[in-house]
Amino acid sequence: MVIKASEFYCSAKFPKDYPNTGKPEFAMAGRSNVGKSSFINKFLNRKNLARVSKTQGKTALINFFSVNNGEFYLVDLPGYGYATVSKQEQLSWGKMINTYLAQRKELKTVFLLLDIRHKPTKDDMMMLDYILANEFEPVIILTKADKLAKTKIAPEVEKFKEMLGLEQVFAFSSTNGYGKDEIMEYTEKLLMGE
Ligand SMILES: Nc1nc2c(ncn2[C@@H]2O[C@H](COP(=O)(O)OP(=O)(O)OP(=O)(O)O)[C@@H](O)[C@H]2O)c(=O)[nH]1
Ligand SMILES: [Mg+2]
Repeated sequence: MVIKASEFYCSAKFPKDYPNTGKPEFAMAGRSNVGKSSFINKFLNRKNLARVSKTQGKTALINFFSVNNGEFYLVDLPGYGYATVSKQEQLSWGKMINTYLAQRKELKTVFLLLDIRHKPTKDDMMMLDYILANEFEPVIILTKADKLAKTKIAPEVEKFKEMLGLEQVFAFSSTNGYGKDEIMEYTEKLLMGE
């Protein structure tokens, strides 16, 4: 897959604000700080298209990015799991994500990003349940693989596969690009509908 162009397209909270693209879409879900925005930037060869922040909980809206002038779209979903949000905000987050998963016809696949160094949290398992309940086949991206010794990466991928009972699990690093080619190849297959 060759990325020739990419741009921020729009933000949305409610279905009425979703763009009417009719093109395949891939969404990134995961805890705040897991590396969703960094993943999108690396995937698109951009430095700071999706905003990366040291402060958690910055991406409070659903952000759409157009790739190759509308060939397909990447979507940065708001992160979950940071301690400082109110019950009200949590409910609003859950509703926003669930509505998006349930109603977004363009959505082809949800990438669930997990930190390769940590066991999935309760929130991660809930997100996985949302994905499965909406009948998407999740793709797991294990982020921050640069934090592990190279020899530890493949065994960790196997552990996650077994733990989650899922086949599509990829290690990735936005710092050194580990796993990027493999993930792009797989995304291309999804795009071709294989
Ligand atoms: N070492 C390392 N750091 C990473 C990697 N990916 C992201 N980070 C760092 O982790 C922090 C959070 O990254 P973001 O991409 O903003 O995380 P996010 O999931 O978009 O977070 P929210 O928008 O709050 O939901 C930043 O300081 C990044 O530089 C990675 O692969 N390796
Ligand atoms: Mg982000």
